[in-house]
Amino acid sequence: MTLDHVGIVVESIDAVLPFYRDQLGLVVAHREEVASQKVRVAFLKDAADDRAQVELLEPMGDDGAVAKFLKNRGPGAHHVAFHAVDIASAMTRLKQAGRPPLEDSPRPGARGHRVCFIHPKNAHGVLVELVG
Ligand code: CMX
Repeated sequence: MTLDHVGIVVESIDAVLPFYRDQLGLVVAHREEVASQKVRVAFLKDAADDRAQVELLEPMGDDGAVAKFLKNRGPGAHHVAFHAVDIASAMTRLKQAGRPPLEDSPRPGARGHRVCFIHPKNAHGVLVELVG
């Protein structure tokens, strides 16, 4: 397991880009609309290193997990994502340990990866994503 990205919910990706890109010096690696999750996302990275990126998440509309988070808790850290070499085995291990992922099997996520999520109540207060 290596750290893949940290997800941060924002009201507007374009409004926060000057901070992450121009002031912190990160580079926009990828932008996408994930319609199934009702979010627009932007992945930012160090210019020389693809690891441990930041994912900015902006809700598309008034419903969906990210819109609910923004409404209830405001902008801020939303999830931590780990790259799993074998996501199916990792999901089985978590299920056997009493921490079942929300999904029964990996589903399509951003950047063409297969992903699953572990509810914060089963992960010590942090929403955890596994990226296959
Ligand atoms: N981090 C920490 N705690 C969180 C949380 C988060 N991201 N989201 C909700 N919570 C907490 C709430 O504060 C609340 O706590 P209390 O019971 O102590 O008040 C509790 O969890 C339930 O909150 P809720 O608003 O009722 O949330 P839901 O149970 O309806 O939904 C979750 C939570 C994890 C099931 C939902 O957000 C989900 O399905 N997430 C997975 C999918 C997702 O996040 N997609 C967007 C990202 C897509 C991408 O990265 O491409």
